[in-house]
Amino acid sequence: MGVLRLILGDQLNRRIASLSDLDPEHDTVLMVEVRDEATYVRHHKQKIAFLFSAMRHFAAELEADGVRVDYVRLKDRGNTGSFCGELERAVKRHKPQRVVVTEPGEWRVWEMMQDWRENLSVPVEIREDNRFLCSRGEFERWAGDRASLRMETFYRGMRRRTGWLMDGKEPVGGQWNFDSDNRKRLPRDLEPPERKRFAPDAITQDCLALVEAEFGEHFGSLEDFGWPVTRQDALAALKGFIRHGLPTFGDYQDAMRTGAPFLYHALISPMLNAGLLTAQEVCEAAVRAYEAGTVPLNCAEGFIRQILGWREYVRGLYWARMPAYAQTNALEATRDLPWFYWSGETEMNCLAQCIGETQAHAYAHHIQRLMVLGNFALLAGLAPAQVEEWYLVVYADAYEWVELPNVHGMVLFADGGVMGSKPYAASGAYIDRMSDYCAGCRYDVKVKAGEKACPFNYLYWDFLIRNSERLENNPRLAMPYRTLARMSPKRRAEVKEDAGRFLATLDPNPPAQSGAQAASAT
Ligand code: FAD
Ligand code: DLZ
Ligand code: SF4
Repeated sequence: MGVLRLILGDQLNRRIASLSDLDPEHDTVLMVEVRDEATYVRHHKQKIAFLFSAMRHFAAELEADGVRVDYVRLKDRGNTGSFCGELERAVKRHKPQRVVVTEPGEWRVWEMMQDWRENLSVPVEIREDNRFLCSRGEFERWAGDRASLRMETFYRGMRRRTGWLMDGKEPVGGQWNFDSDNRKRLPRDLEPPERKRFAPDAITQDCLALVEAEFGEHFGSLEDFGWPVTRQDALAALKGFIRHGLPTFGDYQDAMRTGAPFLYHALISPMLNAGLLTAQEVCEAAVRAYEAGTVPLNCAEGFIRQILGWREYVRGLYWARMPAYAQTNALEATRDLPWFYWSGETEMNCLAQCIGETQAHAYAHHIQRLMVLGNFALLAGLAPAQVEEWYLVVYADAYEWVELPNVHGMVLFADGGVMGSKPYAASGAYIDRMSDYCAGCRYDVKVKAGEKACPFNYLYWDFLIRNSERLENNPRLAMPYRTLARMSPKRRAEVKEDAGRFLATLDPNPPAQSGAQAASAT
């Protein structure tokens, strides 16, 4: 027989490199549902259901076009539960001339692929992942031996290369960045648009039942599942966003509101990361909307920056710096992840709201991830590996190539400043300015010390004091360190006392009364 083409669950695109020269007469496409991938971390139930359903739909579409697909379901007899085992079995079944795959998104799978190359009885060809706008090699050439790898420099290069929102060599509008227009508070009377959610069809319902039966103890709920699982629906979601969300996306990009998890965000990352949408088509749709005059420049630029800039940049950084990248712990943070990250049971309302939405939707938007959940992890000195595992578990869009740089670098500063020039540390005032969470909190964001004080307030100063040797010479932290230098010894002692008392209450274990149920949830 011809070629065996393995398509992984996050490579669901007809134009993926490994399908480019598909010969339907002789070749077979292999897709496998394997337990190892669902449990190497115990993913949110919605993530597993989303991927299994998207994989099944993709396989059905290929078959409808006359492609031979060997699809191994999770419960099929003989399923070994791993990529390696299933590929080995498939090679025995099909006796192909060779195996073709596209490079994976994660280092651990890349290592598996090296093993296949050495140990399978047939040649294995690994092709470059053509779903990204910047290849691994191209990013490495850009990174070269630069001392700092700033996203902004990378992004400008990508704007020049693609010509998106460019006027010759200059950015349209004369500015690369409209961030200062994009930090507005959400007016109380502004109602964000209804977001299109997609009712589960029969295939998705089967996957939801399968996930509940097989992974029922994993984090999160399946109740509100509404992700698109086909390319057609993903395109409909993108269209809806360009029409209803993008015209206001930039302005309220950083805003948070109780009971409004999606606001003006795109809700496309699970589909982008699984291959149902491509970065190119998403950015081109935004450019077209700007050129047609339906979307203002600050919104189009703000959105394109996220994808052409941040998304490509973190992926390049991941591959350029792995595996060493994951091992650093520049701030020597060692505290265990508190149990409330899993249960949502905390009196800090901002955290409770963001964790609750994460449980319900396998989604939280960028500022919730960065400035609420991440900010707390940074200030409390939580151990990077535990925080990283949490983020990899709980979001439908989480893959290590994108999760790790965002958490290890952007949130925790565990890379010592490779990614960001300073930690994103903030007191409660930031959360109060950008959300309505504080109004419903048992703590008072305006109070700085004592039982009633917002914990972010004293944890912020405690973080700066704790890390002063490492951070006080950082020019971008000059202002807070000047304030700290003026702080009276009495006030410093008060900060240390409040922080110490609060941090001592953080328990990594579930409360005793719900022990049996909770112990199975991690
Ligand atoms: P929008 O806010 O509408 O943005 C549009 C698109 O831009 C996103 O779909 C995404 O593809 C891209 N994007 C925006 N910011 C980033 C970024 N920092 N890195 C990479 N892409 C970006 N994104 C993931 O896809 N997977 C993750 O596992 C992930 N983990 C994160 C962890 C932390 C701590 C932080 C701070 C951010 C993380 N992000 C991750 C980035 C971002 O939060 C999500 O991409 C975004 O919330 C997805 O929702 P959306 O599609 O509505 O995005
Ligand atoms: C995340 C995931 C899950 C839960 N299950 C599967 C699966 O059963 N089969 C599969 O091919 N891929 C799955 N994935 C996605 C893989 O984990 C992903 O391809 C690797 O992490 C490489 O990025
Ligand atoms: Fe969060 Fe502090 Fe506001 Fe409570 S008062 S919601 S803990 S920022």
